[in-house]
Order: sequence, then C-alpha cells, then structure tokens
Amino acid sequence: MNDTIAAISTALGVGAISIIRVSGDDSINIVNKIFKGKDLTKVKSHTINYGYIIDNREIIDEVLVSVMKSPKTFTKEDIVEINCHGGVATTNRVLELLLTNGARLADPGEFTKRAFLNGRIDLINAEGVMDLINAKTEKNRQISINKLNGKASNLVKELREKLIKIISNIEVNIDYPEYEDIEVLTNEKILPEIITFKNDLEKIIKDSEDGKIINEGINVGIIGKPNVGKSSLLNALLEEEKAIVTDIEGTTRDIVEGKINLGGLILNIIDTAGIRETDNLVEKIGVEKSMEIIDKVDLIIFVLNNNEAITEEEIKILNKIKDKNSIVVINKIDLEKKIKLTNYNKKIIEISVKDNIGIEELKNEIKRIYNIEGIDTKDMTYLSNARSISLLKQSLLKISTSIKNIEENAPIDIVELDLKNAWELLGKIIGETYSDELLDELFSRFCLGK
Ligand SMILES: Nc1nc2c(ncn2[C@@H]2O[C@H](COP(=O)(O)OP(=O)(O)OP(=O)(O)O)[C@@H](O)[C@H]2O)c(=O)[nH]1
Ligand SMILES: [Mg+2]
Repeated sequence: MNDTIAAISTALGVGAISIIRVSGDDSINIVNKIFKGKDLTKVKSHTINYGYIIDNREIIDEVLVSVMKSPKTFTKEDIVEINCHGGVATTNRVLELLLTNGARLADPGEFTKRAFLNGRIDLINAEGVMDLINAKTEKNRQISINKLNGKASNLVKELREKLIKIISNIEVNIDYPEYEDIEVLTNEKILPEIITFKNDLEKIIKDSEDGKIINEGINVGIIGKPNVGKSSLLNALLEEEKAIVTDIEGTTRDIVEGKINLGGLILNIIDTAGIRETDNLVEKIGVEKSMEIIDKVDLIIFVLNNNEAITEEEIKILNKIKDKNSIVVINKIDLEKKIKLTNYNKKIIEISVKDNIGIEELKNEIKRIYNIEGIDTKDMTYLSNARSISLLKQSLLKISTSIKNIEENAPIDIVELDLKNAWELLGKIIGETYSDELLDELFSRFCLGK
C-alpha cells in the first residue's frame, strides 16, 4: 500500500483558485475528515462536490472537491482535488489540515512518478509532462505534447519491434535451420535487415538532435579581439542596448548574455571580453573565460575588424575554431579595408553594425547552419533530450558492432547478444528498465504538486 501524498498543484501566490491534490489509498478518507458536505466516501467517481473545508467546527474555506477513484486517474490511485480560493493563507491552511489528518507532503514530481511506477505513462510521457510545464515557445509546446501523448514513444517502440523481428529471425533459424550453414543465413538474410535498421536508427538520432536544438535552443558565443564590435553586434542582434559599447579596448570584462528567437530557434547569445594579452587581473580573467567559451558553445561568431590588419592571435583563433560550428564575421566595413584574409576558404560575412549592413545575412547563415527553414511544417515528434539521445547512440554502437561481427564471421550468438543489448538500451529510453537514481534525478526536476 502506498502512503497518501498531498501538495499544492497551482503556483503559490494570489489567484482566484488554488488546487490541492491528494493521491493514494487513503485520500478520500482523509479529505472526508475535513470536508463538510456530502459524505465523500459514498459519492460516485469523477464527481465534483460542493462544500466546506473545516477544522473541527471552524470553516476554513468554501470549496469544490473532485473525487476520482482508481484506476482511471493520473496516478492510477484514488485522487482527490480540492479547488479552494487562491492565496497563500487559505491554501497553506488546507494543506496543513491534510497533513495533520494523515497525508504526507509529496516530493517534487511524485504524482508523475507514481503515474510512471503504476504503469500509466512511460518515461518519455513523464518527460513530456515536465517539458510542457516548462515550455516557453510554441515549438517547445508542440514537442512536449507529442512526448506526452505518446507519439515520441512510438518512435522507440517501432524501433524495438523491428529489432525483435530480426532477433526472432535469428532464433528461428538457429532452431530450425532452413539454411544449411549459418554464414549464408547471416550474410544473406540478417545483414541487410540490420543495415536497414541501422539507417532507421541513424535517422531518428539525427532528428532527435534537431529536436534538441529546437527545444533547448543553442548557445552562441561572440568572440574576437578588443574593440572589433562584439558588444555592438550583441546589441544589434538583441535589438537592445544590453552590453556597454565604448571605443576603449577591454570594455567588456565579464560575460553578457541575451536571448533571441530566430524563426523558432532560440539563440542564447554570449558576448565576451576581447581576447588579448593583458596584465590587468580583471581583464585577464575575462579573457580566460572567453577562451573557455570557445569550447562550451554550440556556435562561435568570430568577429574581425575590417579596418585593421589581422594579428597572430587572430590567426591562432581561426585555427582553433575551424573544426567547430563557427561563422567568421568582418565588422566595420564602413571603414577602409585593411584586413587581408588569405588561406581561409570558409564563408565570411561582412557587416557594419554601425550602418546596419549584413546583420540579416548573418541571421540567415545561422538559420542555414541549423537547417531551420522548414521548421513550421515539421510535425515536432522528437525525442529531443540528452538522456534519450545518449541511449539512442549507445544502441547504435551495438548495432554497428553487430554488423562488424557479421562481416568478420563471428558466431551468430555473439551477433544476437549485441542486438539484444541494443534492444535493451532502447527500452531504457521509455523506462522499460530503470534505476532508482535515474528516477530520483529525473523527477526531482519537476515542480511540487505535479
Ligand atoms: N565604424 C564602425 N564602428 C563600429 C562598428 N561597430 C562597432 N563600432 C565601434 O567600435 C567600438 C568598439 O565597439 P564594442 O562593441 O565595444 O567592441 P567590443 O568588441 O565589444 O570591445 P571589447 O568589449 O573592448 O572587447 C565602439 O566605439 C563602437 O561604436 C562598425 O560597424 N563601424
Ligand atoms: Mg565588448
């Protein structure tokens, strides 16, 4: 028997209504003890009941109480929801009464955790619940609802079904070999199936990475020498005077950030201290942070000054960023051209923040890199978070190993073992198997009362 948990499910503050949710075997009894109205132990399931919350004889609030009996509830347990008047004093008092009458304060996410443990939802659905609550853009909302309603889970379930077919094909053929030798079987029959499966899996990984980008946005770091116009560019992109701009070198000492929504893609843009040798301690720390940013962000915008010759330091940075997602920008094209960039064969965008030239082109280049042009027409069914993507990739590794083993004529049961491992890893995405640590970590990120 599970103990009965209670929490305030609405945001705490002044509002017309607050909802206090109670779930567990004893929830109807507990609420009934503090309710004046119909006998809640006798009302039908899924009814809303008018009455008062009382403490002995004192009326605490006038309320509507929803009674929902197991199993057709969010947690699959008996759930009672008390709709009381909003406001901190009333809600807290009602919650206190529930706690003194036998309920326990729920942990963050505990209702959803119970829904998962009782088999009502899988882990992707649960993550969808959390994502939906935290969704800040319309695209976030669409991705989250597709996780919550099971569309994203189906991607994994379909993969697992395909894999089971391949595995059972192997088993059937081991038990009743229609092929005389196992090598012919694996090479002619199983190998093409696994290769097709690998392609499907790779496509889902690629889509999921796109989904992660749409869902979480990307971190963009603006780096470059002092005075090239990094802060000016940040302000231009944000359309706001967020960072201080002066003609003094070393103006920006610490990181300045701002967000924009670029056609559905959230950019978290980070302006950094200009990179140069310096003896000033504060500036030095800033410069170190700027160098670290290069490795941390998803996209680097490296700003150069059109009006100055390129320096050794800048050539070093160009080399450092060449294998990363980066855009080289030459600013101040309103001034005389003194820069010469030889041996650089990637695209360069020329801008003048002062005269508002090239900013749109820069934005379009970011859209192009992240392939977000058709974002409005996509169906937004993505796995989209780091946990799922990592498991998909682990599964892909197992599949690749199985292909390699077949090609090297390894025994078929070794191949089968890899496929089974891949299948189990996919199962972890939906929570077919899980560890307590994972659940604790995942649900602790939920808000209280959900
Ligand atoms: N002519 C011209 N001046 C610009 C342009 N963009 C920025 N500036 C000027 O260049 C100077 C430096 O600009 P900032 O944006 O502070 O440069 P920064 O790269 O952030 O400099 P630090 O923070 O010191 O590293 C300011 O005086 C800006 O007004 C441009 O497109 N053309
Ligand atoms: Mg600056």
